[in-house]
Amino acid sequence: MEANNEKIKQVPQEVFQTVDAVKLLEQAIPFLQIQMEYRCALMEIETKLKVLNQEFNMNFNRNPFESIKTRIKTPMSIVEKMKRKGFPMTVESIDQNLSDIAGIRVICSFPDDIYTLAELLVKQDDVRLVEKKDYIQNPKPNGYRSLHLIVEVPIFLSKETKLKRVEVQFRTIAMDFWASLEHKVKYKKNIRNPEMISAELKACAEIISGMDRRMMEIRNEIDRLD
Ligand code: 0O2
Repeated sequence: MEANNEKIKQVPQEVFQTVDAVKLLEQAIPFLQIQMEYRCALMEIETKLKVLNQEFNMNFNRNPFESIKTRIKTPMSIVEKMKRKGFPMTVESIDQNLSDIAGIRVICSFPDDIYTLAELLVKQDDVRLVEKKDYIQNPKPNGYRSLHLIVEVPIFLSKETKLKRVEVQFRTIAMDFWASLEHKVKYKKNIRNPEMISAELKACAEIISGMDRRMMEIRNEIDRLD
């Protein structure tokens, strides 16, 4: 907060001499504060997952996840969701009502690693599972598959400890490949044959799911040889 105040002092004084600018800045500082808090929560969860990866690597000579991507929801996307859900447009309301300001995507090679990692994460003393949506056991009608968790973790700031929520999406490399293409299609206008594309995507999701299972069986077979 103090660093933000310092930055604001560097802005020429005339910029502040409008009611709009004052109003905007009054809201901007708490918004920057919650963004910072969610970035800290992301770091906490990312580190926990990386620690588990290191331990797995040491004990079993393999990594349960291939990569991790983190993101903070953009202001535009926050505003769109708050409007869509009919929540009041204040910083407190954003903090209270949105569970996906901090998002982390964990890309695993095999489906069983998803459940192992998720279980190891939520059983940690300082992690609380708020919500679980298992779109692998229960895929969405369009074929979307992933395991979604909302978890709450403490962040230790200089003057207080705060609990923040993070959305963790676990999926395989193949599920991620599918979701990226499907996401592109969703936002493309003027698609000539939307029904055909949806049907194709759904069929690919089934193939991918079967392939994930077979790859896991091959890995199990290889592991049995050790
Ligand atoms: P972004 O840009 O990824 O953040 P809710 O959060 O409860 O209001 P919903 O849809 O019930 O909304 O939440 P859910 O099902 O947990 O999905 C949230 C996120 O999962 C989405 O975030 C996507 O990232 C991903 N997702 C869910 N369904 C699909 C799907 O059919 N296709 C793809 N490609 N991704 C999906 P956002 O907010 O949409 O976007």
